[in-house]
Amino acid sequence: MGQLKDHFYNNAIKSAEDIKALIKEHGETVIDNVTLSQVYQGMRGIVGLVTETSLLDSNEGIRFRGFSIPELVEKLPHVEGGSQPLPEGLFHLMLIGEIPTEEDVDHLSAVFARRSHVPNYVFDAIEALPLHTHPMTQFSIAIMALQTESLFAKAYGEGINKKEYWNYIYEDTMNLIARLPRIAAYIFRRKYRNGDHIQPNGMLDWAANFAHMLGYEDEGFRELMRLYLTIHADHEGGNVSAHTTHLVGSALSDPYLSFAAGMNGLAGPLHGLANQEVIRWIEEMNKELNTDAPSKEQIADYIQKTLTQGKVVPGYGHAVLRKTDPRFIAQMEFAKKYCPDDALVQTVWNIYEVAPPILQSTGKIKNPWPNVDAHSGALLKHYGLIEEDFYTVMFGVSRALGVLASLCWDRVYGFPIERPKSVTTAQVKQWLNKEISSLE
Ligand code: CMX
Repeated sequence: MGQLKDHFYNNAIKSAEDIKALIKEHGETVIDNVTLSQVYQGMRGIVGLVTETSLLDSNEGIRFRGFSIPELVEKLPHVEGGSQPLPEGLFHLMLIGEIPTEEDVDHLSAVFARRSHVPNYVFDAIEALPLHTHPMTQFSIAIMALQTESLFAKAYGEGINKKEYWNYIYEDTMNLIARLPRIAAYIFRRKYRNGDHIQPNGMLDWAANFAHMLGYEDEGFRELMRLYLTIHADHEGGNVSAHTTHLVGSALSDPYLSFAAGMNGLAGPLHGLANQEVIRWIEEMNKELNTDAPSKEQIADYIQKTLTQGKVVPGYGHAVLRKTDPRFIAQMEFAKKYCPDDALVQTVWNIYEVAPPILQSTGKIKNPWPNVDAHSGALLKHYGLIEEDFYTVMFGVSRALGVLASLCWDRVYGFPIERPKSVTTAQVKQWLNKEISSLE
């Protein structure tokens, strides 16, 4: 067994033993009350699942295994001369629960490079789609085409002991993460660069190799990719992409099936597609006003107009967060260093000044502050990656790190198939009228 795999299993199985004891002693302890409005309104705030890789605090933002984003930027290994964290380091942290050494990260980069071969029939599946197919649809279809490679599905079909599930899930996880940048880059080059594909460079780290295959050799863009692929990786377990991957995985669907399902959720405009929507919204505003640098007054008017039209202001609001997303701040810090004078970046910062009080004044938007998607597109545009409908694919490449690390933990823990209870409104009314004594 490889060192990383060994290390992961030893840590996870120890935790699984702890959980057994915890459930034995406290399994009947009531942890939460559920209100009727929570049942009708997206189950907001109901504690209903365990995800070890990260935890979201509504005021402080995300912590990965206890570390905030500024702490990660400082503590995770960087490339020599660089300042941004390597996403391999975050994956190691989420999978093992410990900050990796530079050696650990070099090892992981090499493992991903070694496992990155994508069979030709996956590219053929992409080629069979019309060019105008949304990149997220292409991405999901490509992951599904790659499912033939699932070692878990094969082993399950041959009949394995359930104690061995994690072993194959781990192998699928490593193979899938290794292959995603190649698939994403293929979709990009096919759709936007006349199919002029670029072969991977196995000497580069995971993010730099992705940048290279997209066609960007600039060190600033590589650093952006390292940051981007780190901060989008995980946001605890209840968000649509993480929860979907976990849910589908609970049916023992293999990591390819589970992750593709998660990506279909990420493709929604209220979730990951918001990064595309932010740029479209700004560009529509600029077009309407015939400027590249709208004033704060013009931005305020455009936000009001968006709200009056019954649309959302993309990049603002969150189901859990109640403050500015630290992932937004991390990107703002990056922009201050690399591109403070960029007109689009300036507009993003002006929106940040103008939008919160307007959104707050509606009295109904619970979080008037920007989320991760409010900033990311402006940075990509700065480096010439102007095709905004590709942005969610990049988010998806990163999200694999968190949700697949979690899937490995799910299988060591032996979590059962997920199956919450639903009710009908007729039943709710009967219960409220005391015609039935419970909703269970
Ligand atoms: N613009 C306009 N209206 C907004 C809004 C925004 N940015 N954010 C919330 N609202 C509205 C909601 O649509 C809801 O309206 P109704 O009562 O008419 O249905 C009301 O305010 C209350 O919503 P909420 O409780 O504050 O927010 P939710 O938890 O329901 O939704 C989210 C959270 C992110 C879907 C929402 O804020 C939104 O639509 N934001 C814009 C899209 C976006 O940026 N999504 C990316 C989120 C991060 C990610 O997953 O990547």
